[in-house]
Amino acid sequence: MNAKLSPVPAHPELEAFWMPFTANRQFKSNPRLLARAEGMHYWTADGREVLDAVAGLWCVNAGHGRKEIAAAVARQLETMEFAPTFQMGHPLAFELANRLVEIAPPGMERVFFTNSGSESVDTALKIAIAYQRARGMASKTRLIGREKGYHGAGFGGISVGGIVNNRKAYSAAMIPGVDHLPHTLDLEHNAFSRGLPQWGAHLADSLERIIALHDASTIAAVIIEPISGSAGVILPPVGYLKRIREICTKHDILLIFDEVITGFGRIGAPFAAQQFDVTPDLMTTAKGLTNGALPMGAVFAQRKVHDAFMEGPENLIELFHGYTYSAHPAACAASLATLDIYRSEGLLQRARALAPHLEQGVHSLKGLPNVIDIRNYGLIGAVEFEPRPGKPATRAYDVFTKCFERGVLVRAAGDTIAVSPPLIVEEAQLERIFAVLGQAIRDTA
Ligand code: PXG
Repeated sequence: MNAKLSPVPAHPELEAFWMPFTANRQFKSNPRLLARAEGMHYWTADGREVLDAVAGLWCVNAGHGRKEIAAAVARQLETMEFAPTFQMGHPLAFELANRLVEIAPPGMERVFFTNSGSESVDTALKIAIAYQRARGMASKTRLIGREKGYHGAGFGGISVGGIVNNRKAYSAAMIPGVDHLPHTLDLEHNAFSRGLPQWGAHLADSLERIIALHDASTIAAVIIEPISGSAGVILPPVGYLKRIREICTKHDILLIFDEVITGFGRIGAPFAAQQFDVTPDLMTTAKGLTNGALPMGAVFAQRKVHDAFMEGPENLIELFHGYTYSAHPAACAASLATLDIYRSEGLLQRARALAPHLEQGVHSLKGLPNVIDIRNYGLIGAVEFEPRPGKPATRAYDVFTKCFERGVLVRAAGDTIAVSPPLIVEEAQLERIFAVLGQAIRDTA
C-alpha cells in the first residue's frame, strides 16, 4: 500500500472541475447541486425546492427562468451568434449602451463593455490611469482602494482589494503604487444600526492623509464599493461617500464606484450613486446587467473622462484595451431583455418599498446565540457571528449549510451571513428567509 495515494473520492465524477472560491474537497465529499430554477426558487438535482435568498450570487435580480431573456438570447444566437467590436460593430451594442445611459447617474454617458465584474474593475483602473496620461498628467498613476474591499479576481482588482485571503498568495505579483483607505466596519460604535450607520463619516478624512503622504500629483483614482458586499456587507456611514467625493474633486483624483453588487436596483435606485446622491467619474457593473443569464460587465464613464481620449489624429485607436467578447451580441440581447423587465416591473425601485420589511426581518434575529451585529440597506441584509475560537468562518458556514438543508439559499462570507434576494421577492418570502435563518442560527452552536 502506498500511503501517499489519495483515498478513492466519494464522487469521482466531480473531481475534474476545479471549483472557484470553494473548499473543493469539502464540497466534493458532500456536494450541493442545483439543477433547475424559476422565479424565487432553485431545485436541487434530487428535486428539492430551495428559496433563493441571494439572487444566485447577487445577480439574478429579476428572478429565475425569465422567458423573455431566454427568447431574446435564442433569437440572437440564431440571427448572429458573434460579431467583432474591434473596428466593427453591431446594432445591439449601440442600442444597449444608449439604454444604459438612460438609467445611469448624471453625466455617465459613455459605456465600455466587458464580460465580468473583474474585467470591469481592471478596465476602469486602466481607463483612470490612461485618462490622467491623456490629459497630460502622466505622474498620476497611483490607485487607492480600501481595506476589506472586493474588486474581483484580476491582478488590478486584488491589488486595490482589501481581503487578505484574496491577496496573500499573490503579494509579489500585485500592481505597485497602491494604497488603502481604512474600512468603515466598527461594531463598537455601530453594531445593530438599522440602515446606514450614523458614526464614521470622518473615516473619509483618511483619504486626506493618504494624499498628504503620496501627493495628489501621484494619484490617479480612488476605487470603493458604495456598500462592500463580499467582505460581509459593510455600509458607508451617513455622509462618508459625499466626503470621499469632495476630497477626490478637491485633489483632482478620479472616483470609481464599484457597483457590481449595488447596481441594477439592489438598494432601491438603479445605482447606489443615485440612491446616495454621490456621482463618481467611473462606475463598474456586471451581475444584474444581464440578470446573470450571460456573462457581461459594463464600465460607465463621465463624458469628461471619455472625451479626454478623443484627441489627436482620428485614425488612431484612443484606448488600447478591450475583449473579444466586449458587447457580445447574445449578452447584449440578454441585457436589453433584462432592462425591459426591470422597467416594466418597476424592479429598479422595488427594493425601496421592501427595505423596511427586510430590515424588520433581519433585525428580529438580534439576541440569537453568537449574533454580534446585524446590518441592512435596501435589499441587502447581513448577520455577523462571534467567530469560534481558532476556527474563523466555520460558524457562518454551518449556518449556511443548515439553511440550505431547510430549503433556503443564503451566502456565507467569513463570519457573516448575507441575504440579497431577487428584487421580485414577496414579503412572505422574506419572512420565511428570516424564520429559517433564525432556526439555523439557534441550531448552530
Ligand atoms: N466587484 C465587486 C464589488 C464584486 O462584488 C466583482 C467586482 C467581480 O465580479 P466577477 O463577475 O468577476 O465575479 C464582484 C463579485 C459574495 C460574492 O457573495 C461576491 C462576488 C462574487 C462572488 C461571490 O461574496 N462579487
